[in-house]
Amino acid sequence: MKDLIKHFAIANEVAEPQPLKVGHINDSYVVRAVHTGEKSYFLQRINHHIFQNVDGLQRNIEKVTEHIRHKLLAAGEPDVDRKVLRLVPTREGKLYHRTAEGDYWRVYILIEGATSQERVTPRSAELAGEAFGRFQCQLADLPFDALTESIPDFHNMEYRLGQLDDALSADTAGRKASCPDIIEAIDRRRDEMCMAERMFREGTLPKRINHCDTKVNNILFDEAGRPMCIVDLDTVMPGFVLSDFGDFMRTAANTGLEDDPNLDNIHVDLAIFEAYARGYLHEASFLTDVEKQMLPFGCRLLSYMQTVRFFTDWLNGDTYYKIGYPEHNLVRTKSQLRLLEEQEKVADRMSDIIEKLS
Ligand code: GN1
Ligand code: MG
Repeated sequence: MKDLIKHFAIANEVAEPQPLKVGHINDSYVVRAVHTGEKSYFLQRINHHIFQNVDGLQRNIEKVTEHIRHKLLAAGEPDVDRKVLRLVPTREGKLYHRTAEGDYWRVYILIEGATSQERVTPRSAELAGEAFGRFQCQLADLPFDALTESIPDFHNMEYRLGQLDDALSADTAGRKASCPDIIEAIDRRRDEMCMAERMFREGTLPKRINHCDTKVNNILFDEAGRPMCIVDLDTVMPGFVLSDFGDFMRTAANTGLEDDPNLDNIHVDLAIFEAYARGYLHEASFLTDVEKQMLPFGCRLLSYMQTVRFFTDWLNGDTYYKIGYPEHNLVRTKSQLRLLEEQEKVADRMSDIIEKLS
C-alpha cells in the first residue's frame, strides 16, 4: 500500500496504512506520520460500485470544502484546518488516484486531536444540531445545481420504492414469501411517504444542499467536546432538509440500535429530539414555515426510507450494505420499521416541541 501513497502529493515520511472500521460503504485507513509533529493522512478506497461518478463526487467534495474554508477564513475563525476537511491531490494534481485494477483512492489530511461519539447526550445533541444547521447555512449560498447528485436520486422516496418494486418482482434471493408483514407495512405508507417529492413538484417544498448522512459519528469533536468538523462528505447534494434532520433523529434519538435485534429496546428519545431541534433551529435561519412543520415527518420519512433500503438489499441477496452476519439486513429492516412505528406514536409530541421552539 505504500506504493499507493506515493501517487499523492505527500511530502513527509509516512508509515504503512492501518485499516479503520468506519462506515458501511468505503474502506478507510489511517496513514501516520513517521516523525512527530508532521502531518498524518486519511486514505480511502471509494466504493465506485456505489459512487459511479467518482469524478463528480470528488469535485463536489472539493467545492464544498473550499466554500466552507473561504467562509471560515473570511470570518476570521482560528484553527481552520481542523474545522474543514482538506483533500490531498495526486502528484498530477487530480483529486483521486485510479489504480490499474480500477480501484479509486483519495486522501485527506488527518484532523488531529478529534474525538467522535457513537451515542449522544442531550447536550451533545444540541451542539450537533447547531453543527449540522451551520453546515447547511454555510452552503446555502452555493447554487444547488453547483453540485452533482453523487448517487442519483439518493433520498428520493419514489425512486427507492421503485427499486423495492424491482427487487420484489425479481425476488433474486427467494426471500419475498417469508416477509408479508414487512411488505404490507411498507405498502400502507407509500402515499404519505412520497409527500415531499409531490410538494417539490408543486413548488411548496424547496431543495437545498444537504449532507445526507447526518449521523453523530460524522461530526468530529474537539478535546472539549465541541463540534469541530463535519466529515463523510460523499453524499453532500441537493435534497430536502427533512433528510438531514430525519437522519440524525433516526440514528441518535433512538434508544436502541440501528440493527437492534431486540425490538423492545427501540423507542424515541424525546429529550434528544428536543435538544437537537433546539440547536438546529437556532442556526437554520433560512427554513420556511412549511419546512419547520415538516421536520417530525422528516424523522418518519428517513426511518421509512432506511427500512425500504435495507429490505431491498435483503431481497436482492445483500449486494449493497456490508453485513456482519447472514440475516443482518432483515434485522436492520425490522428495527427501522419498529423505530418508524415508535415515531408515529409520538408524532404529535414532536410537532408540539417544534412549535414551541420555533
Ligand atoms: C450508509 O456507510 P455509512 O454508514 O456512511 C449509507 C447511508 C445509510 C447508512 C445506514 C452512501 O452510510 O445512506 O443511511 O449506511 N450510505 C450510502 O446506516 O448509501
Ligand atoms: Mg456515510
